[in-house]
Amino acid sequence: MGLELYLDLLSQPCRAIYIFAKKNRIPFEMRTVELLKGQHLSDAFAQVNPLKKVPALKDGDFTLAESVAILLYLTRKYKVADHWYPQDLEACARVDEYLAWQHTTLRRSCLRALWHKVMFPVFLGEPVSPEMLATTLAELDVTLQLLEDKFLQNKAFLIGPHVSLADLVAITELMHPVGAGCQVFEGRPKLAAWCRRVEAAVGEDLFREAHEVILKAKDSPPADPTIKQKLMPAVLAMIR
Ligand SMILES: N[C@@H](CCC(=O)N[C@@H](CS)C(=O)NCC(=O)O)C(=O)O
Repeated sequence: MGLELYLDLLSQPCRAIYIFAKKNRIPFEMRTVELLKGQHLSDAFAQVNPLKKVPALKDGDFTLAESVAILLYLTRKYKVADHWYPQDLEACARVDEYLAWQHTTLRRSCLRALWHKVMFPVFLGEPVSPEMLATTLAELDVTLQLLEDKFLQNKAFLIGPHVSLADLVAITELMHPVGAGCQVFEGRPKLAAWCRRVEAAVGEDLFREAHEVILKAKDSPPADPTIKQKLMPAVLAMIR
């Protein structure tokens, strides 16, 4: 068996990997793991990723978790165009810097915005207080400002003149609050123009296809009580 990617396009790191693999014509079998059905908690999936999270990769007998590790594995194994993860020492360090930063900052803010605005009230039927939602959206605002000021600055892409893994990971994060109905680009013309550039670099059709699921998150039917009970502990741990 060749490369298998275990993904749910509801998940932002899964979308980054999906777009990266498709854009670079990396052949893979898609193994969909539906988070909202709790499929990631199954014993079968734990054989692939004992952490019980998506994304995960299986390449023959080799299994790998963690989106950044997976993206770098694909970059090295398939020798993709240099701009994704440059050989140049400093440019590469800039990509690393962004990938290290985003996990506890942009990822957290975007995830919380989606869950507090949509997934808790609509999918889990759990109201979120206006104060909590306001705190979450204010936190998102601060993080977006850091993304713009520290990373994008006045460049075309986060690292320089060319699209890289950093842009792909960042844009797929931002589409989480967009899916929740947050106007993340309002009053942020630089970020909006960057988003259009990343979308064009990836290809509009692929970008749209990868984001179909998240853009429909607002219409998720309510979870049935058994699923809700199954998912709740992991959800609470995830958005802490
Ligand atoms: N650090 C991991 C995080 C993976 C992660 O949190 N995945 C989420 C979806 S975005 C998940 O599977 N959540 C299910 C759970 O925590 O129960 C990565 O970047 O791959």
